[in-house]
Order: sequence, then C-alpha cells, then structure tokens
Amino acid sequence: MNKRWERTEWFREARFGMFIHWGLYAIPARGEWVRSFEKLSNEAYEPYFREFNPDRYDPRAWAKAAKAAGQQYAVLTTKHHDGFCLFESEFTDYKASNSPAQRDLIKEYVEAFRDEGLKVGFYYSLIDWHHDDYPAYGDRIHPMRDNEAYQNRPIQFERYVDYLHAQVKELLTNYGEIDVMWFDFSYDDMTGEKWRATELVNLIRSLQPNIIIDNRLGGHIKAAEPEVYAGDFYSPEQILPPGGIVDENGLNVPWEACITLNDNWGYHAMDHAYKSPKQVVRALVECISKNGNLLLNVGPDARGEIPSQSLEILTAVGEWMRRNGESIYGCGAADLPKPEWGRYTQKGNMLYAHVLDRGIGPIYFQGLKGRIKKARLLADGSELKISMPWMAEQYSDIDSGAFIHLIGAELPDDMDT
Ligand code: JFZ
Repeated sequence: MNKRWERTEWFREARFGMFIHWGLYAIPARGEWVRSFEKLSNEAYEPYFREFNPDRYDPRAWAKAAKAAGQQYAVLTTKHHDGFCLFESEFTDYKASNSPAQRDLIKEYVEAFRDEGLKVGFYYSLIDWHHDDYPAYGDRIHPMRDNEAYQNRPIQFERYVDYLHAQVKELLTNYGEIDVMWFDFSYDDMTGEKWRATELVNLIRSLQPNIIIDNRLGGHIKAAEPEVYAGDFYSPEQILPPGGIVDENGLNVPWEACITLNDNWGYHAMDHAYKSPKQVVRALVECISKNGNLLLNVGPDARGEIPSQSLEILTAVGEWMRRNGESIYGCGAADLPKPEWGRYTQKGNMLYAHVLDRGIGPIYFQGLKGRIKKARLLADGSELKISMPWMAEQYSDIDSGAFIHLIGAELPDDMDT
C-alpha cells in the first residue's frame, strides 16, 4: 500500500472537518481578501493589528461546536495572505502576541481541539502581502500591485522563502503532533520549486512523519513519479467534483472539498447567504459518495466567536450526524450507478441509501435483486420491508422537514466489499 494511502487512513475515516478562517480581517469584516480587493497599504491595514483583541476567543467552545457537528478534525489559519501570524514566531513582530491579544492563539487552539479528541490541522498561506520580500510586481492579487514605488522596491524573494520555511518549522516543532498541513496557494509561476517545495516537504516529513499535506504547493498527485511536494490529498474549493478524483491509473486519490457556510471564508458582517443544514448534509453525502471529505468553513468574528447562524447550522447537522453518521464515517463510494432518488455510500458489505430526492411511489434498488439481506432505517432502527421489485415499501414520506433518512441495507456476505 502506498505511503499516501497509509497516511490518509484516519482522514478517509474522519470524512468531515471544520475549516476556520480567522485573523485581523475579522475587524473590517468584509472577508479575508479585503486588503487585496480594497488595495489597502500596510499602513492602511495597520490599525487592525493595533486593535486586535479577541476578548471572547474560547477555542474550547469552537472545539465543542465542531465535535457536536460530527466533525472529526479542524484546520485553522495560522497565517493568511495578510501575513498576520496567530502563532508565536521568532521571525516576525506581526503576530498575535504583539497585538492587544497578547497571546499565542494557535497554542490555545491546538490544546482545546486535542482535548475534545479532534485531529488538528494548520492552514499556512504561501502568499504574504505584509512581508517586505514578497513581490508585488506583475502580481494580480497583491494589494500594492498598482503602486510603482512599492513594486520597484529592492526585494530578496529567497529571504521570504527562508522565512516561510522557518515558520513552518516553528509550527511543526512547537505544538506537538500536527495532523494536517494545509498550504495555500500556488498560482502562475509562483509554484513548486519557487517555494523550494521539495526542501520544504522533506523538512515537514522529518518533523511530522504522519502528517498529511494538501496539493497546493503546486504538484500533481499521480501514480508515476509524483513530485515530492505533490501532497496527499486534492483540495477542490467551493465545488464538489463531478465524479471522484482518480490518478492516471484510475485509482482513487484522497480529496477534500472545502466549502464556506455562507459566501466568505473570513468573517463578513453583511454575508447572510448561509447554506441550510439540509444543503450541508447533501454536500457531505455527495462527497462521501465520491470517496471524498468535506471541510466546512466557519469565520469567527473580531471578538473571537463563531457567528450564531453558523452555530445553528452546525448544531442541526450534528443532530443528523448523531443518527446517521454510520453512513458517513469510514464510508466511500458504492460500486453501483447513482440512483435517481439520491446517493449510495458504502462501508464493507453495508450499503447506505441516502434518499435525497423522493419521487412518487416506491423506491427502486436497481441491480440489487437478491442481494439485500435486510434493511433498516438508520434514523430509528425500524425495519424496512424490501420486496419485489426490490422496492422499499412502508417507506413513509418522512421528509417532513426532517433531513435525509437512510436505509442501511446489510448485503449478503458474498458481495464484494
Ligand atoms: C484560497 C484563499 O485565497 C482564500 O482566501 C481561502 O483561504 C481559500 C480556502 O483558499 O482561495 C483561492 C485558492 C485558489 C485560487 C483562488 C482563491 N485560484 O487558484 O485562483
């Protein structure tokens, strides 16, 4: 079995994680790209650093919310594109301990989520709009892209790459065992060895042998000679891939769709376009039905609290997961065509039928004639009569505002697992 498949075993079991985008940008409250969109200079953005004091920051509450939602791991922004570090670093003054927060926010996050039994991940931005040696020339996203004086300043990009490597070493040395390293993002010619990615990944693997890394250093996860920095899982963003993700030999590659609860990653005071719990559950089921994970994002506010709308959705999803999580954790795609009425997930010889779009009349299980040993409704354990032509009778239309209900059909032992 290849190392990637071994390393990602817990990840493919966990299936559902919490993404957390949090930093200075929570104060302007217009999303984490506010510096770029509004072309804010370091000086214009400085007041937020001087003001950042998340007095209601309680990562234990975050961890409990994630656990109650059924999420098994979390990934928190240690540094986003604005360059502000939530962690203690000897290589910069632009960090939480130098702001009015005066604390190592990452240390508290790691301890709180570990205490709740969740796996812990770090997001780290390759892009850095604050660092003096990060280029703005020819850059379509840097806040100072139109400022000639800034563009023509003498920079030493290798000095920035040294800084990047040194901070990753701090993150993976000072906080115990870390489970996920989530880099973001390579673009245009800023990719791969521009970050000295092979050297970086070799460093990471020497510090944290069991860690899994995303694919955003710029490599390609393929069977034959993947780059050292190709990563362990693909990270489709705000999309659910049409099918699963496979390598050139058609073999499954681990992947994780990262999706926002509203329309922004970082806190946005005017963004009330929240997905419903049912939409989240449907997305989760779809990911697993295609052998993928879902990393669902929350953007805490400037005081350090997850928005109440987000918490309400997570609580509702958690109730569904409490009753139906068996059809998610450790499950993957079934070797069956997608049924009209929804999606299948499968684990071993247990098939889970997620009835998402209930039509008129009975539910048909095409291709399963003679292969269903028994069927139970996961939500309450009740028996479902499966009869010719392999339809579920007595399947009352229980879609009365409840979520998707499941039919856990235990298949004959001889079915290929
Ligand atoms: C990136 C970040 O820019 C964003 O703020 C958030 O952290 C998200 C999870 O990751 O979003 C991207 C990534 C890639 C591209 C654009 C935005 N891209 O390839 O154009």
